[in-house]
Amino acid sequence: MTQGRYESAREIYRRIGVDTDRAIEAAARIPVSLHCWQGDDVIGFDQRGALSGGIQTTGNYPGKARTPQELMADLDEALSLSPGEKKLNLHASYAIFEDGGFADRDALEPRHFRPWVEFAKARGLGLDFNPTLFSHPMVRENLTLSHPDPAVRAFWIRHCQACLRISQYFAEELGRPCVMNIWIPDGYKDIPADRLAPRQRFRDALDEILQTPYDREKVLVSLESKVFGIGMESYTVGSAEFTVNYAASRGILPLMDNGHYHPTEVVSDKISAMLLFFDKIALHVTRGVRWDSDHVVLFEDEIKEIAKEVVRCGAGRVLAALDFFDASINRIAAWAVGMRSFRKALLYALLAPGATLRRLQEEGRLTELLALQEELKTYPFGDVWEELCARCGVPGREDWFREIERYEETVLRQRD
Ligand code: RNT
Ligand code: ZN
Repeated sequence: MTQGRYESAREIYRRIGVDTDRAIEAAARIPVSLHCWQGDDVIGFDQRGALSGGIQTTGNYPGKARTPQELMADLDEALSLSPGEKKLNLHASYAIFEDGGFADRDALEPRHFRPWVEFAKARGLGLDFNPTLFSHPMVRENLTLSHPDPAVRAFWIRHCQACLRISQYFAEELGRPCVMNIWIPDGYKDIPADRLAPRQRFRDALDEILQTPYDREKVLVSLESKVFGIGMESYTVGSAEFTVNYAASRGILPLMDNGHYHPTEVVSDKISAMLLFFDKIALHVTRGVRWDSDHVVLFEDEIKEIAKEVVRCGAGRVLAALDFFDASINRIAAWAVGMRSFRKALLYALLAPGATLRRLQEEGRLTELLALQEELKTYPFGDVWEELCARCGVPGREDWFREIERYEETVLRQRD
């Protein structure tokens, strides 16, 4: 039955010049980095306090991972339901302190992440990394690398330098580059008297961090911008202009999170412009509902449009990671929905007759372009998606949810 539907879909797409087998292969090959922090509401293993830094999870769904073992088991479950090439994205706060040996953020070493390297190796995953400049007592008045006190800045500079060494360790152990993304929460709730000085301090702190010797082939440092945060509504130090100019002038990557812009601004439109001036860019794929709410990524218009730009402008130059955290639903299902939805969007983009559409635009046949783009929406995309899942050995349709139910019953419910 499934076979018949796929054969029929293949023929329908073939008539408009699209090779579904190639599309499936290409869609499955694009690496998507899965963020570890959906599994425990962005808490990590190095502190007991609440999440801070202008980001917020809401909800109290049972079964949150409390230990590295639980988080790894949950990640395995999410990975098994998500087709295609994957990386794992870690935050520094997920350091694992074996034998009780604690290290503060500025003293982290590669050995604190050895279990993660073993986890990644055993599953053939690459690792990405993030210094954690939030949920820590050295975040003072919501400031880190831009704080007026040099001792506060120095602590976070040491933290980011330690993270560079850990990132390089990941790259060397796994034989794949590690994207290390820097995001700081720094900003002000109300109108600042001085917008310049914090940005100067941030620039200088970043320069100091990047002076640490590291291999630029192995560690791809990116810098994430943000327009506002909770409690940082009036000003952020790491604004879009700061970030893009910093990245361009220092030869690092800009990272765009599609929750970090004004609500009518879209990242899909920014990708091509950025790729004309950067060899590579990084993305956080998320879903903001009215604000930077970090809802689970769905197969919706802006996500499709982002995936289209990734595919058309050259996969390999856009390094995509997911970034959301929903504590109100089954956290593993949240991961699976997000991964499956973004993979669907990549496949959907690859199933469009790109060359034909581009030609229509170039020849000014814009009515036909509009009409064809609209017709493509009701092509038998779902049958090709099912085939992709089958070829990747991952359950199709809503069948994957049965596995979520079993896991919730047998594992998650036992945790509380
Ligand atoms: C916050 C940024 C940042 C974080 C993660 C946990 O607004 O999006 O990327 O979500 O680092
Ligand atoms: Zn982000």
